[in-house]
Amino acid sequence: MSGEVGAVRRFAFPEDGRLDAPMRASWRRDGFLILEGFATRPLCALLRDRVAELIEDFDPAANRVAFSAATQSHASEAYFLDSGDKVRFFIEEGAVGPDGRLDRDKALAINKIGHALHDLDPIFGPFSRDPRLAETCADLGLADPALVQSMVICKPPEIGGEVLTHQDATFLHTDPQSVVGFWLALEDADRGNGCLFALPGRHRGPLKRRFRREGDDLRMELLDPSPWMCDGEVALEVPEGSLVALHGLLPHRSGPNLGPRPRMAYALHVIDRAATWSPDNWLRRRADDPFRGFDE
Ligand SMILES: O=C(O)CCC(=O)C(=O)O
Repeated sequence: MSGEVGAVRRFAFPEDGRLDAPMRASWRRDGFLILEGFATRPLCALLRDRVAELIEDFDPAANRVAFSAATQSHASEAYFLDSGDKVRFFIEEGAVGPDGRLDRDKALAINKIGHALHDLDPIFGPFSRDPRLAETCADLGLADPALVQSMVICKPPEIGGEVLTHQDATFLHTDPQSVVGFWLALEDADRGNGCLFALPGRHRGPLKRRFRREGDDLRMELLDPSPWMCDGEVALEVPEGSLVALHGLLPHRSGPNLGPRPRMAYALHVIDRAATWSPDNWLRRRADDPFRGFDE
């Protein structure tokens, strides 16, 4: 089944995860692929309940680190740098009052939780290694996939921060480029609550920026200083349970969520171990705890 809503093509997630020729053609053309119905509504509810539990156990007083995708102001924080093999909580900048305390319930103040839920969490771990997703990865051309990063992006009502236009390969670089982002809507996502936006076909352009780690310092290297030309941008409005695959060079962003409805998503990033993981990526793993594939 497939259809058009505006200019955006969408498909039903295939039962076995295998992509048919129109799906593969759409991926090659656009650099993204919308697959509705990957997760059922009860499964999305279970994942949201797990997020609520994680937040319940989180003590914001012990770890007051605001995450700003706009300014990268979190960058020097060891809390962020060391989070590649942990489950850590990043707070919306606007949710911290002048006294350094949260100005609202912590459940409504979290920007994101990352970056190793796929390896450490008893619910998100097995969910991330869904055999159907392994099939989808193979059809997207990943010969030897490894799961490298996961995030719950909370985008809470009234304060959910925007994510500026970026390419995932800026942050998760391999040579050659191989990263694919899988973005699962845990709630309906539309223009009103901060859905994704993308520039179809622009994954065929070059990488514009590299986020490099040198020791404990991070720097953004501009490979191409020209601004993004956002003509042709499309909104990826999707119902809960939809999976959006994003090519690592595809420019995409998400709007702020200033309205009353939440917009939670789970983002999982996969690379091909046939490519070389760039050692100056911010995300590091210990030699005795390497990236793992779907059935490892
Ligand atoms: O969920 C969002 O708001 C943005 C996600 C995103 O851009 C990403 O995972 O690369």
